[in-house]
This record gives sequence, structure tokens and C-alpha cells, in this order.
Amino acid sequence: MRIEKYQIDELNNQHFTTHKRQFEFVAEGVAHIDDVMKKLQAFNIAIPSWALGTSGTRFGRFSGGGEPRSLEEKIEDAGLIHALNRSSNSISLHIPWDIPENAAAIKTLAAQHGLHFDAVNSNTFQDQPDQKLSYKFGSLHHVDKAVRRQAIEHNIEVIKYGVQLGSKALSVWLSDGSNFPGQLNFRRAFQNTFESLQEIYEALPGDWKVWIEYKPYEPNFYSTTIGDWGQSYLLASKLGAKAATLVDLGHHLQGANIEQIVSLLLMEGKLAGFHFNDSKYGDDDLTVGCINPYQLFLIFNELVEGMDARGMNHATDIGWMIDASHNVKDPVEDLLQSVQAIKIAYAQALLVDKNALLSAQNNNDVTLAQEILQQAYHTDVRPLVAEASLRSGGTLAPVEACRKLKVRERLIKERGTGTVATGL
Ligand code: RM4
Ligand code: MN
Ligand code: MN
Repeated sequence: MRIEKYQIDELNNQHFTTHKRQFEFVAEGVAHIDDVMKKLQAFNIAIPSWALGTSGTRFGRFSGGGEPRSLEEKIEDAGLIHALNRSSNSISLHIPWDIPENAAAIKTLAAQHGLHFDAVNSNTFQDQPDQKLSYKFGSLHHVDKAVRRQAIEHNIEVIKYGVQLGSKALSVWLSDGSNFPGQLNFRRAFQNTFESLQEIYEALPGDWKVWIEYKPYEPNFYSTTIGDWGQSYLLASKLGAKAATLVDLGHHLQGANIEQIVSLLLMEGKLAGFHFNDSKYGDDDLTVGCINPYQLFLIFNELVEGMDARGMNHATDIGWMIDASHNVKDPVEDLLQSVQAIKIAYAQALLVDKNALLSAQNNNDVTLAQEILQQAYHTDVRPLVAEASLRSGGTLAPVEACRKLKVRERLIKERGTGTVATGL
């Protein structure tokens, strides 16, 4: 299905008077409103292809119906999201879940929806039916050189797919680790991973990057070979300028100060990008901002301050992406909510009075520093985000529009209620 511009205009008209009043009220209090609006309009967040279907847990999966049955349909769904919010202009593929058999046709289709291709993701955490050797005991860190070779070749193949699609980065997440003490020699596992990554690094085209994701546990429950940002950073530093660390918000132990991690990675030029989601307990992959929106704001506050300090382009110098999983919600609606939450946190961070904060910090005025942050955080910036969407041709209220346009009903009609394997 396609959403037409006139449908968006009709929906926006219903809200226009109220919206205008609300926007003008908030905008009046923001001295640099034009700059904020420009930045909000330029800000896009990539959609992961694997989040467009209903996911499950190891206890079961409950299909929501109308799920995409092919890569083409995943692109169609990402296109719907982008048509509604004009803030999701790229899609990230996971190979081999989404093999682009005919890359030129896939690229054209994506372009018709206003989409391009974000990072490509490799998968050496599952065995594929036609695979010679098993990843049961890991991939790039494996004790057997032949398994490492197979995993290296897979990553190089993923780069080749990405080149055809116009991607510019390979995103690597390894489930490699150990389940029990004594199972693994940590040093050897790390060294094997490094050497394997070196070969992948050598295969990167000149303008490509490799993003190294970390995660403390799951599926392994004793150790993970790239378990935290330090281990990822160490690998990225040893590899060279094309390698950097990817931060998935759900990949931290409880209480971790993610904003501080982000700040230092950014300072070192080693922050590749994000997998946004929210978490209550572990890698829960919940809708962004549904549990801890204040943390999200604090992360964006560090990002804005750190990017400005390095003269970076907010929209393009960092990889912004969602990595979520939907067990009970409609994936399209959930992704719309996530994009909104990210844009809200970004807008709030843009409102922080940087100079006042700096002087409060220099004066050790702790109370005032907190006041300044919370002044921005408690500002209702939703009218600014809505206005940015409106100015870019999107809807003022994406989730409501999705329902009024009966997106899910229409997708079910076209695709049926059947269960579709998403890969996860
Ligand atoms: C992992 C990690 C990766 C994602 C897989 C599906 O936990 O977040 O980014 O590709 O899940
Ligand atoms: Mn992730
Ligand atoms: Mn994850």
C-alpha cells in the first residue's frame, strides 16, 4: 500500500489550528528556533528490516497479521513509516535474513519510497541450512580456524551486498562467548576475534566503516567476547580509523551510565552510532523512551554537546538506528513511536542552554546545572517535532494517522493474517 500526500494533508488539516497555537507558544520561548527546526527536519533514524515483523520470545510468537513476507514488503513498510513521519529515510538489512537477489531493483524500489540503505548487518549467530561448519561455539573467535574463515567470508559477502545497495558500513554483532567458567581462554578468544576482524577490515572499500557492537550477555551467560564498550573500543582502536563502536542502548548492565560512555567515545572519534531501544531488565528491545526517557535525553544532551565540540553534522556524522523487537504491538506503530521518542529527546537536548550549563559547571553550581538540564527536559517539545514533520511533508500525529488510514487493516487485506518467519 501507499500513502498519498492528499491523505496526509487531510489529516493534518484536522489538527492544524490547535497545532499552530501550540507550536507558536513553544517556539516563542526558543531563541534559536530556526536552527532547532532545521536540525529537527534534517534528523532521520534508520529502520531495521528485522523489526518490521512480529518477533517472539523463546516461549512463543504471536503473529499480528499483515506482516511483510519479503524484502520488497519490508521496504514497503519502511516507506509507510517514512511517508508518515518523514524522519526514517533509510533501512538497514540483516544478511542472510534479507538477501537482495536483484540489488538494482531493490535499490530502485527503495528510492521510490524515498529510502536509501543504512549499514548492512552480518549474522554469524545462527547456523544457516546450507552452512558447512557450525557456530555453536562461536564464529570470529572460534578455536577452529576453519570456522573463523567461514565467518570472515560471510562478513566479506555482506560487504559485497552492501556495496551493491549503496550502504557505507558493515555492522557486526557477535554472540561469541562462553556459557561456563573454564570453557574459553579469554585472551585467545579476543585475539582470534581481532585477527578475524582485521581480515574483514582489509576488505572494506575506502569510504566504508565497520561498526562493532558489544553486549554483556545473551545468548551466552558467562562471558561475551565483545562484552562491553571497552572491549569494542580496544578492537576499534587496534583496527584503525575505519572502525568504531556501536552503542545499542539495551546492551548494558543495569545502572550503567550510558551517557558517559557515549560522551567519551564521541570525544575519541570512536562513536559509530546507535541501536536505539529501551530496557527495563536486559536486552529487552522495547520501544524507545517507554521506560527511561530521561536517560535518553541525557544521552542526547551529551551527543549534541559532543558533536558541536567536534564540529560534526548531527544528521549524518553518526549512524542513527532503531533496534527493537515487537512481541505484542503493531511493529509499524511501535517504530513510529520510537522515532518520535528519539526526536523528542533530540529536540529537548537542542534546547539546553549550553553556555549557562558551562558556567554553572565552572562554578560548581550543582543545583543550577540540574535546573538547566531539567528546564529543557520538561519543555513540551512535541509541537516542534510535529512542525518539523509537517514542514517535511509528514503528519502531525503519525500513530493516529496510521490508525485513521487503517494501515494495518489494509496490510492484512493485502498480505493475509498468516505467520511469517522474520529471522528472529
Ligand atoms: C542482537 C544485537 C544485534 C541484532 C540482533 C538481532 O542482540 O542487538 O544488533 O542484530 O540482536
Ligand atoms: Mn543491536
Ligand atoms: Mn540486542
